Amino acid sequence: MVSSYSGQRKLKPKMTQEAAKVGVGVFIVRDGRLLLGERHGSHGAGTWALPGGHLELGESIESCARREVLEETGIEVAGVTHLAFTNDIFAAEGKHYVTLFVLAEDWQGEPAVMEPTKCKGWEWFDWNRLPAPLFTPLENLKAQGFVLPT
Ligand code: IPR
Ligand code: MG
Repeated sequence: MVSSYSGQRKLKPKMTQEAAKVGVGVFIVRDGRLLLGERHGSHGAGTWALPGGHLELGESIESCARREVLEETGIEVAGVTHLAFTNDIFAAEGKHYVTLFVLAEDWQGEPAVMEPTKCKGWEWFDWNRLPAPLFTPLENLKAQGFVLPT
């Protein structure tokens, strides 16, 4: 306990946030492949990430997931199931997120780049053949031994 506390104190001067934020990452799976986009213009630029984003004040996790997926890809999600979470420290950018991962249920549409300043493009990947580099939350999820439900 003492050692982890002193570790946090060492990190704090480099952080750009007062507190950790909550992110929601959404698995959209088609024919066993998941949708990833190459990030652009913010932390994790050049890495591959699930659609998703910041949980807003007063928002439910499901609403956040549905809103972010629609805003970023144009895909409509009817509901979600909860999968896992990660604790993600972006040391270089001084950011800290807790990311909640959910699986989209009953979604429809074709992915489109709706926010070109944030995403270079969407592609489908097998869980066992993911691109590199991955966005930190997804890399952490993989390192935890997470396996995508079939
Ligand atoms: P926005 O809200 O811009 O989509 O945020 P993001 O894609 O930078 O995601 C931040 C939370 C992550 C860790 C899922
Ligand atoms: Mg996003």
